[in-house]
Amino acid sequence: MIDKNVMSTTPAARKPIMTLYSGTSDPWSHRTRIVLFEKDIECQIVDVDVNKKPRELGELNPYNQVPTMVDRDLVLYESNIINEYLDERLPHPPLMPVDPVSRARARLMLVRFDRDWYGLIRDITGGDKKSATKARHTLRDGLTVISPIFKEQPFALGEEFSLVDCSLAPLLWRLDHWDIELPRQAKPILDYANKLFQRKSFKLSLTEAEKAMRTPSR
Ligand SMILES: N[C@@H](CCC(=O)N[C@@H](CS)C(=O)NCC(=O)O)C(=O)O
Repeated sequence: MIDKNVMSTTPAARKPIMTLYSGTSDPWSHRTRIVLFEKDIECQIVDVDVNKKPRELGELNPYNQVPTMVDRDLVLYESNIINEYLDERLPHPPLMPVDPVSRARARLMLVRFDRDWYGLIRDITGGDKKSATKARHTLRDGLTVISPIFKEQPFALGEEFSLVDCSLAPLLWRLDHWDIELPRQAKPILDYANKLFQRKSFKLSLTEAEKAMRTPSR
């Protein structure tokens, strides 16, 4: 079933020109929703149940996947591409560094998260027991390895919140839900995660299904 919500981030009388087809619990859509709220972008969010995808999604996106974004006659898919487009289309607040070297490094991190960690999600959520356990351990160990970064700096790229944080947040939010417990030495990344979860944009980005993934006290 499709549920249409209009995010009222700008004057109510204005009709949103952007539409995001968004999975109600998938982490790829989640990172795009964080970007939308971080930038206060007026957008119609179409909640998609991935087991009952609307026909129009397949007409818009050859891979028939969420997230898919429509901005007038432009149709985009692949969350990293959507997110960079949003950052360029509505530059405030900026979510990518300005200089080419730092931008390239940020893109490399985004690709590595996708290949190394987002690529594990199918095994974690739908794989056989052995591959699910292996995938959980890989994610746990990877996050533990990068944890010391957050002793030195508040965000993934340094002082500023960026698209890289938007990409990490959905994974960190799902750790309990996926039965992944980080070891004690990963405290810096858990503190960082809690800081991300306190952001207004993050709170607004959560669907009901995502809210149910963590108990409020955690
Ligand atoms: N690389 C894509 C991944 C998108 C993706 O895997 N979407 C899943 C979310 S559950 C989906 O739509 N699956 C339904 C399907 O493939 O039929 C991105 O970053 O947007």
